[in-house]
Amino acid sequence: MYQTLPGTLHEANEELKKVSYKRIATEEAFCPPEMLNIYREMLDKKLLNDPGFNTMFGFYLGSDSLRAKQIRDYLTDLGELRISHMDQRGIDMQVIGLTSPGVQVMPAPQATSFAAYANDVLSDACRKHPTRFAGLAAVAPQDANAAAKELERSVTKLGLKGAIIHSHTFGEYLDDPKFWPLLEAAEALDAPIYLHPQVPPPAMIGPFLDAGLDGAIYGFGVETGLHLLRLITTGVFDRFPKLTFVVGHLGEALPFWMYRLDYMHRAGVVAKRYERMQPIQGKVSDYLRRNVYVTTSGFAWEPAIKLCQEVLGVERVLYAMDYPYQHDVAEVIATDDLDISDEVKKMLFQTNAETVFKL
Ligand code: 1DF
Ligand code: MN
Repeated sequence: MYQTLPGTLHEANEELKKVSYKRIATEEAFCPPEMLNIYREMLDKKLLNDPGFNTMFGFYLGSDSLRAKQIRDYLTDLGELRISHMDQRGIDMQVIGLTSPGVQVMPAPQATSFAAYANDVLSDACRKHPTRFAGLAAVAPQDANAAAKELERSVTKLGLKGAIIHSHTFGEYLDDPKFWPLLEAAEALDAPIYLHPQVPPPAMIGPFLDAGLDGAIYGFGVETGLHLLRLITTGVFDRFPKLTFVVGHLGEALPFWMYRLDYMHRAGVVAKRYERMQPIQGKVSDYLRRNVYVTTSGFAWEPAIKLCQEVLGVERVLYAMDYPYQHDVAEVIATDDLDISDEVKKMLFQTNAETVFKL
């Protein structure tokens, strides 16, 4: 079992086909070396009482396993190494964001200033490689007014294409009115927010952690799917109807849940069964189809991709790889080989991303 680790032993690209579309990968991560140093200090000084962060970065920063070393090397490169991996895997363009959990584990002033630094670094790389890289802005929800300003600077001055937010911020979710200035700015700028996973917060992580399921295997998806669903059912999209979210891992399972979400939301509201469940203007599924795009990050799997295309619409599903956490050329080939029309394949790999991120 497990003779090859994802992304380690697939160097050959002979099997990659020449295709008539650009492959644009839309959930790709980077990390300035300085942020690894900040994380290292947080771990060494035990600054964060966050078992999820401490477990994940205890591994990525403390382990000398091949995976941890590769992640450190690949995350910190925004030049030739990354581009050579893209070439080997047939990726024409990456839409790059600061890795999870980004600045959202830092005290507000440090988070705000580091986000600006990361955005300068990323936008420089995008200017240097304009046909290969596009970028998403890091923002610090800890100070929502500053985050709104940084998003505006990033989009209007730096040429970044939207924001990336790594789900909760110290256990708080974006439906909290204190974060609304950031949502308002995103809507006004017509800038999509990529809602990317991070580990569940301390109040949620217990039963994940003791089974080893807190990370990308499941905890990530459950926590981020919950976040998106909260935004819908608390009426965030009634308040900001033009707001666009992009969600990876095929919508963190919500498209599969769509029927039941609609049914139980309606049942709960009609029966006034749950005090905090309020009526919203549409059905849950209306917002998933109107305000949300999903990407295939980590999901080179035909049945699930097709389900999303069917229930959301083919214009709402975008390709992503999840470099450097997952970057196996066999998955690119599997996605090329999906049993869908050439027209829809081009939407999946190229034109939907061009539309959403204005590439
Ligand atoms: C992992 C995966 C870690 C993803 C990540 O951030 C991450 C992982 C620290 O496999 O441990 O963003 N991911 O997006 O799949
Ligand atoms: Mn990711």
